[in-house]
Amino acid sequence: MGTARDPLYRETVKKQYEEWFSHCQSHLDRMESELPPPRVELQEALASQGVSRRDFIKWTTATTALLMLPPMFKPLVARAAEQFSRLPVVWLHFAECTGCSEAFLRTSYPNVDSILLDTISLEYHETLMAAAGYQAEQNLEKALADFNGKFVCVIEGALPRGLDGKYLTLGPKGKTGITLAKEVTSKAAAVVCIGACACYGNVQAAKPNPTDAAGIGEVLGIKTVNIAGCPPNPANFVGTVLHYLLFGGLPALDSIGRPVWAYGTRVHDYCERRPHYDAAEFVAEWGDAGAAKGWCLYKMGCKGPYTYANCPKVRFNDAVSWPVMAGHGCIGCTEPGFWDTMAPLEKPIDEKTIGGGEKTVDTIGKVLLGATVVGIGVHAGLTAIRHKDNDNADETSHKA
Ligand code: FSX
Ligand code: SF4
Ligand code: F3S
Repeated sequence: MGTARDPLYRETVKKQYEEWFSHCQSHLDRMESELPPPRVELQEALASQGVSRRDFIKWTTATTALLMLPPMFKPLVARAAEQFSRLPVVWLHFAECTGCSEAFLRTSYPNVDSILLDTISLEYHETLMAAAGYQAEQNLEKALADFNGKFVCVIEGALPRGLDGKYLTLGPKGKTGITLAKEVTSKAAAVVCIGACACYGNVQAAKPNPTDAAGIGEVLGIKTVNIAGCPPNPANFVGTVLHYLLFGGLPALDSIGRPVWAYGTRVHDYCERRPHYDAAEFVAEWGDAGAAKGWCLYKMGCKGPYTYANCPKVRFNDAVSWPVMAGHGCIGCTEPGFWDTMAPLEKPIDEKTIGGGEKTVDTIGKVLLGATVVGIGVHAGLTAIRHKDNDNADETSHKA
């Protein structure tokens, strides 16, 4: 593989981006002619919520970078955002706490992501729509007929398989979740699971899993895009939909269905406490001097080294904070089975139980303590510089 300094490699990459650019342009053209006009004019919606044009441009820059696209794609990302409300969405709820919808809809003050979510064309949403009973069922049937093969099916919640699926029935005809999920997903252009429950079963599937619940992909045997997390970050859903609008296809996924652009690195890789980990500076007890100094939470059970997610980069609640920043270790909520393997342990994992991962912290500590003080200082210092660079890059993150 070439490097950025190799002119031939640079030329090949440039050509590839140009091809993608024209592919995205024609896809957006096609979509504009095939789908109903935008339900909401985005610029009007932004203005009415006090989001300026400048904020929107900043958001476009940040989102383009977040999607791992070069700056030439900024105008296309903006255009895809304008089309957000054209995409028909059918949003189903199964076994879950509805925290995902709450996380998406309850923002303390409007930002571009939350306004985009407000404009989304919800043909059917079990907890938000006014209709109930037979009327709700008719709405769903109409949406499936009108947008057959064109809508995105978004699912929150796991599917219980026990009692032939009867632990979860919905609607006036008492359909099981499994029947409804099969009916809707078979007509969808893409299936996006929101939250750890829909992705992998989550708390419903935690031991002893009395209803035999599991994630949508496993129960239906279909490919799903998994926006993991309990709840997941709204920015990861918005980015995935934008990618779909831009390219007309799904983003690259990891082996468990998570978009690589959002879940390709570990929480530990971008954590602001990482220099303390590298310097073997750990909180040993809640409220101790290390906690006051913001030291690493590994010994208090932080599972950031085993968890793939962009939480430190994107953060939550309008980029204000994220779990480790708020003082609690990561509980691994984007990983399958985390309630059984990671969340309850307020101590480091026994690495033999999950295999691989980091060396144990004691080994790392021993290595560092065996080095000279200067060695530790340089190592921690270099890590700090690297993180400062990341911080700077993150200034353009989802703050617009
Ligand atoms: Fe699960 Fe979501 Fe956690 Fe709750 O819909 S991912 S329990 S935040 O609500 O599904
Ligand atoms: Fe951050 Fe946790 Fe890694 Fe420590 S162990 S650096 S707190 S992610
Ligand atoms: Fe979940 Fe860990 Fe992020 S608990 S929200 S993956 S920091």
